[in-house]
Parts: sequence; C-alpha cells; structure tokens
Amino acid sequence: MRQSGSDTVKNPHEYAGFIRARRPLTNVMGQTLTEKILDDHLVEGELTPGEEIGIEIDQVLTQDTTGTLVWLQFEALDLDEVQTELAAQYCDHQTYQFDFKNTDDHRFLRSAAGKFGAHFSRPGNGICHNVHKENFAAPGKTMLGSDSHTPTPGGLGELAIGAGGLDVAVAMGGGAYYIDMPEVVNVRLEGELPAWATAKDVILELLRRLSVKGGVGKVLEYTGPGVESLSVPERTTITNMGTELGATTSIFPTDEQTEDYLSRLGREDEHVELQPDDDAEYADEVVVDLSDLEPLIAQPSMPDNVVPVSEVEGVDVDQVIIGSCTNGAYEDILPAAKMLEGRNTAKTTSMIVAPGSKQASEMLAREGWTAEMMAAGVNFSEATCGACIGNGHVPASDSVSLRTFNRNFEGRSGIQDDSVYLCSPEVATAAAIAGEIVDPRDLAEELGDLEDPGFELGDSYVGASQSDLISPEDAVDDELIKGPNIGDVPLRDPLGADIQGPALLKMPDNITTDHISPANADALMYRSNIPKLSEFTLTRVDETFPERAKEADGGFLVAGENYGQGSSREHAALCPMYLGIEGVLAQSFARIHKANLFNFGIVPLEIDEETYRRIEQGDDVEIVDDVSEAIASGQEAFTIRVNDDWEATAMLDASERERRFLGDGGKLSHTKAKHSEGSGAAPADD
Ligand code: MIC
Ligand code: SF4
Repeated sequence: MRQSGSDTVKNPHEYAGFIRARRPLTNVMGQTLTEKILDDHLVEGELTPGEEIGIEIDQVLTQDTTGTLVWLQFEALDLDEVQTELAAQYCDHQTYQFDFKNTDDHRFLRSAAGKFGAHFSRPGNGICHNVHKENFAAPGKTMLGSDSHTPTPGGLGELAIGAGGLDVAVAMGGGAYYIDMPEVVNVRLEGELPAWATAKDVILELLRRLSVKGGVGKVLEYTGPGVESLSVPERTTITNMGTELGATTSIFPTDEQTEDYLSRLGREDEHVELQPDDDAEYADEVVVDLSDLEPLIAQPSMPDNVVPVSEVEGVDVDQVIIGSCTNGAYEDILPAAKMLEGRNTAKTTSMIVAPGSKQASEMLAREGWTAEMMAAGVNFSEATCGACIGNGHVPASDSVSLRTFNRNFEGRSGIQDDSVYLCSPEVATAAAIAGEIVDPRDLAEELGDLEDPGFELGDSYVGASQSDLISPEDAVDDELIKGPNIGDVPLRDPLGADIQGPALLKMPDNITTDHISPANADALMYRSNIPKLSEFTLTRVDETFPERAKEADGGFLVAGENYGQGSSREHAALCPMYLGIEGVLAQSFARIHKANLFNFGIVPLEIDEETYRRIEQGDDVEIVDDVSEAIASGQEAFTIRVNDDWEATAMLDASERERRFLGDGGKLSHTKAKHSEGSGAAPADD
C-alpha cells in the first residue's frame, strides 16, 4: 500500500525513468469523461485513438483464479510491496474448494495479500466486482483488474479496465499500464424504462445491435437524459456486461444517483461530480430510447444472440439461476423475492439464487426475504461465481437453463451441449413460476395479481458485516504460504530467426478463452500449476490438441474473427506457450487476449479471409522473414509460406514495447531482465 509518512513505502512518481511524473491536466476544451480521467492519469503518449498511451493506475483488483499467477509474477519480478493506492484480492470463483488445491490457492492468496499489502476478501464474501463496488469503487479513479468484468465500477464513474495478470502485477508494482487509446463512443440514453424492462435489457439491446465484436477498441460512454433515471446498481449491470461487446470499458457520468448510492454505503465523502464537457467530441454515437425497450433474452450460445422474450415463449425451463457479477446484487434479488411472494416455483423447474456478495445475502436474510424465497422453492448458494463457469449447478443433459449472468458460451455451464439463455431477474423469475419461458408482461396478465416489482435500493448498506474483508493493516500473514500444487511461472526463450511448424488447429470465429483454457472445476484447481493446466488446452475444440502440440514441439493456431474473446485469463496464452505454440494466425483478435499473447511471447498475426479459407489444419506453415530481426525492426507485413506451395501476407500490429516483449520471449522475461538489479523498484516495460 502506498501510505504517506512511511519511508519504506515508495511512491511510483519517485522512480524517474520507470514511470514518468503525471502530466498536468491538459487544458483542452471539449473532452469526454473518458478523456478527462485518462488525461488526469496520463504518464506517456497523447490521447489520439489508436496511439499507445501509458496511464497510472490507482486501484487494482484480482481474484482467486487469476490472482495466484499475479502474485507469483509479482514475486518473480522481485517486487516487495504494493504501490497503488489500493489493491484488493478476492476469493470468489472457486469458493466450494472441491479439492485441497483450491484451498491451498486461497491460503496462498491470503498470505500474498498480507505480505505485499493488499486487502483480502475471504472465500464466500462475494464476487470481486460486487464486493469492490460496495467497498472501494470511486468516481474518477483508474483501476486495472485481472478479470474481464473489471469495468463494472464504470457505473460509478471509475475508469476500470480488465487485463492479463502480468499487466496487473506490473501496475501493482507501480508501473504504468499501456494500452492503445480507444475510440470513445457516445451511448445516448433517452426516455425511461417502461414496466418490466430493466437495465439488463439495455445491455442486451446493445448486444443485439452491435454484436460481441461491436465494442472492440472502444470505450462506451453513457450520456443523455435517460442516465438520471438509472440508479448505480442498474448502471453497473450495463457497464459489467459491456465486456461482452468487447469494449475496453464502459463509463457513466456521476450525479445525484451516484451520491445517493455512495451515501447509502457510508462513503458519501468519496463522491465527485464528473461529466463530459458539453462540446465533447465522440467517435460515434448510438442512441437507445429506454422507453422503447421490452424484456429481451440472449439465446444459446452467444450473448449477442438476442431476441424479445415474446419470440421464444413456451420453451420448457429446467433450471433458473439468479446471480453473478451482472445481476447478483441485493437490488437484483429483491425483485425476484417480491415476484415470488405468496407463490411457488414450478415443480419441473429448480431455482437457485447465488448472491453476488455476502452483504446482499445478509441484508436479504435480515429483512426476511431469504426465508420467503426458500418457502417458495428457491435454493440459496453461498456468494460465489460458481455456476457461471460450470462450478456447481451444471444443467442436466438436453435441458434448458435461464440465468441472469453475462455469458452463455457453449459448454461454459459445465456440460458441452448446453442450452443457456441470459436474461433479467424478472424474466428468470417469471420462468421459474411458469416452468417455461414467458414474457413477464404476459404472465402478469395471466395471473392477474403479479405486479412489476420495480427497482429498489437498500435503505442503508452500512450495518452489514465486514468480517470477511481483511485490510492490509490487519493482515494475518507476512510470508508466502505455497502448497505443493503451486509452481513457478514458466518462461520462454528469446525469439529466434525461424518460426516454422504445422497449423495444429483451425478454428472458426469468436473462439473464447473458455475454449482455450476451460474454467470448470477439474481445470480450475490447476490455475497455479501450468504443466497440469496445459493438458486442458483447447480440448473443448479438439481433445487431441495438447498431445499433438507437445509432439510437434512448435506450430501455429489458426482462427477466424475475434479470437480469444471473453475472459482475461492469461492462462489462455501461457498454456499454448508451454505447449510450444509460437504463432497465432487469426482474422482478428480480442483486446485482452492479444495483449496476453505478446506478454507470453506468442506472435499474433492477422490474416485475410482468403488466407483463412485456404489454410488447412495440418498444413506446414513457415514465416519466410528472419522473424526476430523483422519484429525488432518494426516490420508490419510478413510473408507466410504454406506447404512450400503458396504464400500469403500476414500482418503484425504491435507497438515498439510489444515487439520488445516478443523479442525477449515475453513480458516477464523482458521486465525481469531489465530490472534484475532493481529489487523492490517499480517495474518498467520499456
Ligand atoms: C469469466 O467470467 O470468464 C472469469 C472466470 O471471471 C474470467 C477470469 C478467469 O478466467 O479466471 C474473466 O472474465 O476474466
Ligand atoms: Fe464470476 Fe461469472 Fe462474473 Fe466471471 S462473469 S467474475 S465467473 S460471476
């Protein structure tokens, strides 16, 4: 923790040459809110879309399944203390601790938080994004988190970005975070939500219009008269699921709603009024009239496969789950509780509530809602991500599950041919009552006495227990505790002149990091053991892949558009690297995954549609140029020769910094080498 008055604590600004002093706020007119916050945190570059910028990070968030690598890399970089204003380690994804390896990971994380100076949230205290929102998210701050839904506090005016664990470790050590300046898009909200339409329908509508690639390279900034009708928890549902659009982040201005929410949390002194300038210029504008919205639903198996609920009415529903970082808050569960008052769930439908935080559970229990819902047929889970990544409540074969979550990628629920729909708590509860998908407006008409429960904030969140949140001052460990399953982070050798090998796997568009490195119970226990985790790599696409990759000892992956969308897990780059993959040829890449490929020394090359079509799995691929020299020299177009028969051009879109990472075998080797003598200092990437 950075604390004034302590001479052992280093301020990152003191490290001239590692991180440049923050520039004074540029006095330019017409800035978006995103530009204002970035300008205030800029340490390198200009705010020109597409140009690389370096920003100072105020807050860091990490969770249990990415956090172990974050701290192992923090340790490998010889860093000795957290340098950001605040860092928080949450334990939320694998709280059931099916195996001692999960429990060992949690103990290691507590010890790392204690030793290095982060807050520690115990398993069961809730999902990182929910607990962070309740305790730490604050307007005008920047945050980097090793989870793709880190943008959630954008609903409170915080500029929060998801990244791979190594980037988070470096930022936590006081280094700047580097990113291509995104375009800022104005999402102008007009009108007010009508009965039964919710914040979830706002983001589902955007997914319907823009698709899972629609936000790549963009920040979505919400403006317009409709903003003031949405409370902070409604806004955070929207910013949370902006990740599914591929957006770098999403942000709302702050206003009375923000102040009101913060004061209910007992943090009114953290309120800051933040608005874009009246003459701010945006790269694009999308208008959503809230009053036109109706209950929507994402059909299997992509979050952008959205239709009005009325179009899919009558589908039998076996399971309903309310929870996740999108719609698992107290305010999301309350409408379900109200709808179930005096009713039962259908006998053929099981309904589970997995609160996003223990605070939500505690408040619902104290107010008596939990007992009412239990009596109606609901089963309560501890506060966890759980089912969202296939840990528990795996749907039955050939069954339909309706969830208030943000992702329904095929197989993510824990069964390969799943049928998962995404919707609001109101639509989910209507289905639990009816036993089938039903537009809640139709159900209300049929039942006669079912009213739109509306959206209500808790009177005060202050009384809820804080016993599961351990501050750095109260840390219980000062040494790292590593169980037998916690290994080192493997490193790659510096890049050579030749890259040649088979196209080991050819994949379609929109391959997710869930396909590359699954997150179900069997795999999750190996998040700190890369040799073991590697055995799961891409098995959801082809079971034989890990064996074939090891045998080939080098080779390429081939993919269509948006390769690596979804989660931030760096394991999806680290495991292929461990298995010998040297390059990925894809039509386009998702932002975080592309950064992770650079970080672990895998060359991401873009190919056109024709090349993608011609190249076959098993083809022999060679990069004709002297790869290490060409990358170092800034070359963008590379020639690939396939089967010694035909040639095509593949493009490398990389900054100088990313080229240096590739040259040195990845960011960890690069940063380690640069600072081998600078123990404890803020790491620099350049
Ligand atoms: C997800 O929703 O896919 C996860 C699990 O939260 C991931 C993080 C991880 O893989 O551990 C994410 O979104 O980044
Ligand atoms: Fe957890 Fe699901 Fe949110 Fe990821 S998307 S943080 S797994 S609840």
